[in-house]
Amino acid sequence: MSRCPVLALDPLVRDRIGETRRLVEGPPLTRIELPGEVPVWTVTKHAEARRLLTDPRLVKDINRWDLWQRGVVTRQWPLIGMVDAGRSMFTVDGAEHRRLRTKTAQAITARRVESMRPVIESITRRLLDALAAEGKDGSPVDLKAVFALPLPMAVVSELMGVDPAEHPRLHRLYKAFFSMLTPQDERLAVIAELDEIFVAMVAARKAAPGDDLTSALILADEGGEPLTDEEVVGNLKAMVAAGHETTISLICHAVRGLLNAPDQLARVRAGEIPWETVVEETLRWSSPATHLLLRFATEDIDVDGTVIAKGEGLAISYSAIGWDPEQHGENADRFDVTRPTPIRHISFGHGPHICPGASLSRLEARIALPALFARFPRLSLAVDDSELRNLPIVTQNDLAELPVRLA
Ligand code: STR
Repeated sequence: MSRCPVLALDPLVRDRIGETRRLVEGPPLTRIELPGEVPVWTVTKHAEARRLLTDPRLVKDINRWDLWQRGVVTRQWPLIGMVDAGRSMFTVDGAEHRRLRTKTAQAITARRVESMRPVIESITRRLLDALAAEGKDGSPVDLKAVFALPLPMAVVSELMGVDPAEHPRLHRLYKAFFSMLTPQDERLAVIAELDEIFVAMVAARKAAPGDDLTSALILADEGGEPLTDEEVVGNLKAMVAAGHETTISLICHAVRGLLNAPDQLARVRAGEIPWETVVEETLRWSSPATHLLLRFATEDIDVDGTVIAKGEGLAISYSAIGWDPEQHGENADRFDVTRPTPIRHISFGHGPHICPGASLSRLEARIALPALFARFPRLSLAVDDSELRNLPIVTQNDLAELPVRLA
């Protein structure tokens, strides 16, 4: 492990672009140091990532991690909540993974999520009204706080049956969860509070099922092996966390990309380039997941002469993978909706754990973005792009805020 130079990630992500460039220029497998001085491997190239993401020798069970077994990494590690997230489809592999995942994946196929279109459209309209009210008389308004953040939370809540009255509390808890500035004791308390919310919700649905996906998960038979309460809670937590945090990023970065490229925006608005392309190019150029944590090698894995030793951890650096020139050509670091399509990115992952919510997030973005630009044709950034800051957490490519002017 000590053989190659190590890129230490900045815990506060003050230069995400610079770090991504260094990874893109480096070898397909690179040593990085996660905040808290935790060394892991990361894969930074499209082809190698696809191979590793279908390699059954890499698993998500934290007990396979040498640093965890030896007590070097403990619950005091600031990123522990990203890896030790309870038993769910996010943390289990093989046949058990299929058992945990199938019901959820089937509920949100491309065909099924189409039925959510009217709900998403009405949430979008309501939030555009809120945005108009906030940004009247040309004052700057935070597009993230007022539009991009509440929208996916409302949608995933509708799907899972989360009470809208909980939204403010959930936003406050996730803000603390996804920030390195939160002291660890506080983060552990936040994780415990999130657990309480979801445990209580599963108990309530058990007593009185509704027509939401949480109830469906409770009632699912799964070939005679229904999910345990712990597994339903784990899946629910994963769905709510993944279903909103990533889509916020997708919406914000699509807006940012378009506002910084007025000629491209004009062609999209003229109908020459479909919104679908905007969404796919955004996912490639600015993947919502920066570094996805973490898989563990159950035996030594040789990747073209570089060995991930048994017990070592591997991250997937989707930001760098989206900029792989081998896959996407030179200038892959640029947002360009005119590049040859289809854009074959893997920002939703690849293999058995590929994002089950991909269709839902695509639908949300394809509804939200055209509606936003139709309602506010003169939308512009209220600050220089260089002033936009990332959330202080290495795993998420998400802006702290996105100040815009509506007119
Ligand atoms: C957050 C904490 C939690 O309660 C459950 C999960 C499981 C799903 C994870 C989520 C986590 C963090 C954000 C992730 C998401 C799956 C996809 C999402 C990693 C650990 C991405 O950012 C791509």
